[in-house]
Amino acid sequence: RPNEPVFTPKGKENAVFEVPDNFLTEKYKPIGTEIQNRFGEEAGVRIPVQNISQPDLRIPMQLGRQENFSVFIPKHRKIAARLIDIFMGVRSTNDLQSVAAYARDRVNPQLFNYALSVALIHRPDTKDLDIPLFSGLFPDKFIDSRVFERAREEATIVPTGSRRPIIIPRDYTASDLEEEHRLWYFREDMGINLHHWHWHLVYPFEANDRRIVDKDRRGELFYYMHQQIIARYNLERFSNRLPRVGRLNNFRAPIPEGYFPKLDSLVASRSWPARISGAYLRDLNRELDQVRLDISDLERWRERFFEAVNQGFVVDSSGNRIPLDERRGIDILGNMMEASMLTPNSQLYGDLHNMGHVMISYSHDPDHRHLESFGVMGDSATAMRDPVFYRWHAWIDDIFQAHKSMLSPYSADQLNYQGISVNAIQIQADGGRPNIINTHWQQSDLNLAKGMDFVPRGDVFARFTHLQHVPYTISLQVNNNSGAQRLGMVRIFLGPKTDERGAPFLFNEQRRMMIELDKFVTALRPGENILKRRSVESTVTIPYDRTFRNLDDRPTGAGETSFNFCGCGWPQHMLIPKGTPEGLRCELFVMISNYEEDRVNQDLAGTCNDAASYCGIRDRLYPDLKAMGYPFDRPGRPGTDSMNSFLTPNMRSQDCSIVFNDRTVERPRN
Ligand code: CUO
Repeated sequence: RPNEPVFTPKGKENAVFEVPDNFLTEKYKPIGTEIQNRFGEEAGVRIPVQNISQPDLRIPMQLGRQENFSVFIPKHRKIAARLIDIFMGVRSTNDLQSVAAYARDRVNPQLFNYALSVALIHRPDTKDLDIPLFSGLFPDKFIDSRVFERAREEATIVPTGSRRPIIIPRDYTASDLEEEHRLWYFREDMGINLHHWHWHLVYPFEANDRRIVDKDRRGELFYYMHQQIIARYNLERFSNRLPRVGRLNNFRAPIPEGYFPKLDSLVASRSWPARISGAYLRDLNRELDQVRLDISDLERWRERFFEAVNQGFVVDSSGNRIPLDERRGIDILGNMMEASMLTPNSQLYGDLHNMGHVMISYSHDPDHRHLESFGVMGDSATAMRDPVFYRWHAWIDDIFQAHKSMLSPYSADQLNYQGISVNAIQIQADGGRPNIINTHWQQSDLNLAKGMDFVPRGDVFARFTHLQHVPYTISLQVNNNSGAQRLGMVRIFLGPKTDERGAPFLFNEQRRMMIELDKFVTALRPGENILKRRSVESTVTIPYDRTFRNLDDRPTGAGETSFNFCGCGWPQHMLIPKGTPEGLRCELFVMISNYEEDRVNQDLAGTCNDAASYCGIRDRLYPDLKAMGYPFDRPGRPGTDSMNSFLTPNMRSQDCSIVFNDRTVERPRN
């Protein structure tokens, strides 16, 4: 659609851009007027696009229009960095509109979307602009490919208004013969995959403009956000009678789990490649992608990481030692792991995490002899669908944990908050019983119209099933015996009570299984305080509506600004693991630390800060001075063998259970 708006001003969603004739590609030039007329018919508003001197797109155009795009592939990264540069470099939003309109029909659509999104998020003059929901633009990355044929049929035959949602089957990627398939609802959840895509959009690891990459504690956040994904995945595994996830620590052993995504790329007009069970990683030599990488390269980088962690320092590119201390160590390691432009020495430590993604995603065609593209592990929007994602990141997390265990444990004095004691905690679902959390299925709809070339056009909805929990309240009874008003940072986690064999946990294992539910500041009066906190207030999650509702469907004027950054956040509907019909035994943990020691002084007015735990706050510092994951980020002090022995008076844990009810609630679209 050569002249459809690249992005539209608010309230002008039904607009068409009138582009200068010289913007059209050679293919469309002879029929320019016809095209303008044809799309112009449906338009409510016509927005003229000003003519500009044409940007140099030679580098961005090195990626073919029908190729798949991956930020993990170095060549693609460089190409994207160039296009981001072009979008960041123009002076006004009018110029940006023109450059984008010009580039849109020339460069690869996924590259275009990625680069423009990064630019929109980071340009001061556009960062409050709404961009359409990514899953609405590229539904093929999220939805069973069979749905699209049916959607086309529905759109061709049924007039808008009478169309019925197309039901996506509840679990369509495998059968019960594959026990990993029990986790389909987590791995293939649209909100979780959107969160992951958004996270990597907000925290790119390469750009020519350093400000895009150099953000407060980004390396540490890379570690923490992915550590939490693994902890959450393990709780889901326990909910499905599966042991904790294994680690991909031997690059020459077969990968037990296969994965057949059943996604078709509309851009590449190809199916996403699958990986059979027992596949091996193999040396890569793919001319087209300019990827040459041996397994021994990965192994060499791995040894250097462990050497750095064990020695307690890394060596930068000038040969200087940089200590991996408790203040900066984890952040440096995170940036090294992601080979971000902040890595101290890319020669020495290489590109371990990204190239692991690449090598896994090409295991079916390592030398391109079958002309196949990468599998789902190659794209941040799809990687979490594949069981191997969790093996890979469980192993990556081991390296970070090896560093954490080099630090001295927190002493009881450091952990305690003098004068503050937590005397009771309770979690209760609305209308439920104390210390029981309830989960169930829910159905929600996604508008496919923006992502498909329908003729005739108009909305078509896909209806899919996802996990949901009954909203709950956590109540705390806190005593302040300090004699004065105090400020506390309340840190709430949830973890499994027993391991996969039903045996009690050692603290050092259980701490890695704790998932963050919430974190907030509260004032504590002298004497007794009763605090209540709702599940929807969680600082880990974004609201349900932000995950699913296509912003263009919203009545104008409703809703929030800064969608782009705010799109990052764990989906509210996945806050609580599934649990079991008989109840998964869990432990709720609360700690109140001294906010005066945690406080970061900054102005948060007007920023998007409701999912800061996993996503940070845009243009601001991470809003907690403590290490991410505190107090569970380090092994316990000597003598801490269980959760109970870890507790100081300002902490408390409470047994609870998650009860899953196999019923489906329908959530009609707005
Ligand atoms: Cu998010 Cu491996 O970093 O996917």
